[in-house]
Amino acid sequence: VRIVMLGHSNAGKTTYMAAMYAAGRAGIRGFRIRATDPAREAELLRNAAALRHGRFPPPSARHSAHEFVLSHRGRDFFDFTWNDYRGGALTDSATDRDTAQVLGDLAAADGIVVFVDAQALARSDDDRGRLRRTTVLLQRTIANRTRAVPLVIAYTKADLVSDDPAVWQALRRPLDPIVEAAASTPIVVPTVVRVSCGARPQGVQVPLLWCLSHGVLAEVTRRENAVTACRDVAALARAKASIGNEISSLFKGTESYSTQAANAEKQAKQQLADLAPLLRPAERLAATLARSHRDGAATVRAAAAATRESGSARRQRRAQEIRNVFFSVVIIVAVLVVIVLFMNQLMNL
Ligand SMILES: Nc1nc2c(ncn2[C@@H]2O[C@H](COP(=O)(O)OP(=O)(O)O)[C@@H](O)[C@H]2O)c(=O)[nH]1
Ligand SMILES: [Mg+2]
Repeated sequence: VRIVMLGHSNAGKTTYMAAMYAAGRAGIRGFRIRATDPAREAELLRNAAALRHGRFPPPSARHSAHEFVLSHRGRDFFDFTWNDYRGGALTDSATDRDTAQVLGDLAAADGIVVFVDAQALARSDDDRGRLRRTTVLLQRTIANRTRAVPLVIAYTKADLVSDDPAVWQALRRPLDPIVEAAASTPIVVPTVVRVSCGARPQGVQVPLLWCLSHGVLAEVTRRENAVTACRDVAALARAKASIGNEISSLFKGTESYSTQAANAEKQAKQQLADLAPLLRPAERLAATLARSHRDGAATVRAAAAATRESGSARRQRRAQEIRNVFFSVVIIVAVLVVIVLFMNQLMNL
């Protein structure tokens, strides 16, 4: 899955990547992330070490995609990339091409994290104006998307802003309409979080967990749908199967319906096997999110529902298999009885 990070230059994106990597690599309740490119990993670790001593990473204008693997209890189970977006498309001088590209990326993203510099916003009204384009881009994304996507609005440098609720209420005002618009659709799943990345990090794991938790859940749903689709194909083919079809396909050299059904069954089984290792991590990840973030509870319910559904589908399937075996045994016994009776008759003659 691909997570897109959006924010003006100096909003704290590069810093966040380093802080997030430090937290994710150290491990969050059995979950760990690892960068797959050694050069990127070295850079992230260097920046993370500096952050621990209160030094911030040097500014870099590079647009970069980081590739990561997520593991649970030492087992890799999910790949994701995290794209650092150049701030250009968010400024008023953005070209139509910049805008088209960022809209395309937002339409395709599996997770969106918007970085808002809380300190700059608190200091000047100009910054409210600077958020205008971000608002427009997000509005269009909410209107155009057809596939669900998690959205995090992360207020960075929270350590430099007063804790006063009135201050935060004012800070949130420019993007509140976006959060409300997103919350009113099932397509964009929004949350808001305050992040600080210095020597005393706060909220750092939330954007990561929010995106990954929804990403893993979406993957569970996708694989479940694939299993269901295969089973539907199998059921349809099984309904059409007959001795006549068996014989005619033998002559025509085509695949008979019963073979098609068996193949589709096999595929469904394979897909079910692929799905199984995701279920527990999906549930644990959602629970981990809920521990660190108030909005996480809904995700936990969704993960539990997905696991339950998949479990009950498996039980139904098992029951069907047992019934099939039972009927096969009954038929075999019946055939044996007939043979024995027939032999008996022969002997008697
Ligand atoms: N106090 C504080 N300063 C931060 C924090 N995050 C970023 N900064 C400051 O913001 C500057 C720009 O951050 P950077 O990550 O390079 O922004 P980017 O342009 O969005 O990648 C840093 O050099 C820091 O001075 C934070 O959590 N706390
Ligand atoms: Mg940067």
